[in-house]
Amino acid sequence: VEEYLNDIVKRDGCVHLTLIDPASQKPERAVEIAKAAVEGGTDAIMIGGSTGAMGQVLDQTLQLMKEQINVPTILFPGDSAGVSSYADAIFFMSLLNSRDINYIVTNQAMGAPLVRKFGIEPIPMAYLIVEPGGTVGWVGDARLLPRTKPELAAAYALAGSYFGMRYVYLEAGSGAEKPVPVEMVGAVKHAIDKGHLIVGGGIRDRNAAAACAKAGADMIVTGTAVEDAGDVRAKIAEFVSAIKS
Ligand code: 1GP
Repeated sequence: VEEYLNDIVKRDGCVHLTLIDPASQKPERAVEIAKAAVEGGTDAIMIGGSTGAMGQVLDQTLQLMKEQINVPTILFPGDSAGVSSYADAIFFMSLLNSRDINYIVTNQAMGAPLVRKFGIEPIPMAYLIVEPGGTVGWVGDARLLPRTKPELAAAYALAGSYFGMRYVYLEAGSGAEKPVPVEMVGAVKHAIDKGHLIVGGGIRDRNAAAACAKAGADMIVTGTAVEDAGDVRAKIAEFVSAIKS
């Protein structure tokens, strides 16, 4: 999956990822959204959330997706309960700017044997939460990166890449009023050089998506805008045409 994503970055300049929270709707509806997203041109489906994205609803959603869509599914877990045997890959992430050791390494240790047992592909990732941070910032007890301090985000990202994490995720929080500032996106991309940068949280329209991609994001995540869209396919197509060269 990592190779698949990296190849798309090389080919198109930017990847589009659709985030679906399995706790927000029935599995059947989640699969309808995923299908429309694939028709609109999304490259992969991320599955996860900070609260309730676990157990039966997570498994059933992924099981149905596996049968009905032909792009990879990637877990985006809130904790060790967010691991499911039905996914293709997992963003194996550490919330580097958390104050809570559970979100830095303990959940990861509890989940790691399951990742191995289920044969899910782990993609090592530094997860960084920026103001305002939303639910995930609160749940993850993040010391939120100030929007006006791109150099702090860059320092954390560099530390992540020195730890061997090949992906960095800059997160403003789902439903954030504004996405991560472009200055910060640029500073982080500059710091991690060959690493891949994912940006998400508060990206609602083509201009915001295009600005993030132009500033250096290799991958753009949209969740809320897709959940809220009447026409999912058209909304995704809007993002995809804005970020791909
Ligand atoms: C949340 O960054 C993602 O983890 C997506 O955010 O719901 O605001 O698109 P949105």
